[in-house]
Amino acid sequence: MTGQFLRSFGAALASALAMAPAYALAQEQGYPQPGQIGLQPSVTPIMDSVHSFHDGILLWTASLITLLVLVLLVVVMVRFNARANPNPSTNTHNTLIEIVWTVLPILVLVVIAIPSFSVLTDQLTMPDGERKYLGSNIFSFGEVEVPAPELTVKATGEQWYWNYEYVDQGLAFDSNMLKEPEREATKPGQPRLLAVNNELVVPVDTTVRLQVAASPQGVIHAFAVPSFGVKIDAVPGKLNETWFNARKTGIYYGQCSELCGQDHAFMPIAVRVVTKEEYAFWIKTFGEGFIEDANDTLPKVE
Ligand SMILES: [Cu+2]
Repeated sequence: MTGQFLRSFGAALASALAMAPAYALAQEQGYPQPGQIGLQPSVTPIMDSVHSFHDGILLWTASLITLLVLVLLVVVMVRFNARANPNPSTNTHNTLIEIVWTVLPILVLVVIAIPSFSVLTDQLTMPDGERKYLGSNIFSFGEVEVPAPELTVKATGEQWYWNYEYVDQGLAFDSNMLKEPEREATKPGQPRLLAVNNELVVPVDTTVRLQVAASPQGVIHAFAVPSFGVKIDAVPGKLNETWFNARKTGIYYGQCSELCGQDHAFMPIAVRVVTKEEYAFWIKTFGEGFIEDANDTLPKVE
């Protein structure tokens, strides 16, 4: 019995180790990978702080609580089973224990809440051009340097696709998910259900002010890109703001994260981070004509 358990445990461990290359590969991608463990790789300061908050405090807290519960269960099973403890206690209350199991979880929540507020504040604090450290952190989480925004884009949730507007340039376009035959014909290397016809194009190493709303006659959506640590509601009649500064070129995907109706699952977000030169030429070409011509100026991604 034990031998069999050890053998299957060993097999599970071996297959988990075999997944390690898949995880290494996942580090390079802007979308979830088979066998991936943990959060998607970060390419922004905000996602860095989410990573360190998750890995540095949440994971430890959850693991320690799980271990404590396991130990308590084992103690109960060994010491208080019918054979070891034939005459059970008839106590129904114990004031001290009740205070402890009320106060301890509260303390745990406070320990989690304080650093999480600074991570949250950084996400929602608009860059004002002063380089500074934000957040009243007791711990080191959420200390993000916020440079001034160099570009403003507005994402509007429609039913069911996204519209992107380059506010300063007065340019806008729709971004629709590619249906299967079309994706295979035009962008076969891009992920199914995430690839779109027109990606939101932004320059690398640039602070982008992101405004998010939903169409006035529409419903609530949410704009989320895991690699950026961005997740913000898109509400009709309300302008929400957040920001990101991506340090690495590539295509980063996300999905609408508010249940918004029949095609909620089919309005993906694709952000293409390009070099500053590529972006300058792209936005110039877009301003002179069509989004398709502008996209043709970018290196081909299949
Ligand atoms: Cu939606």
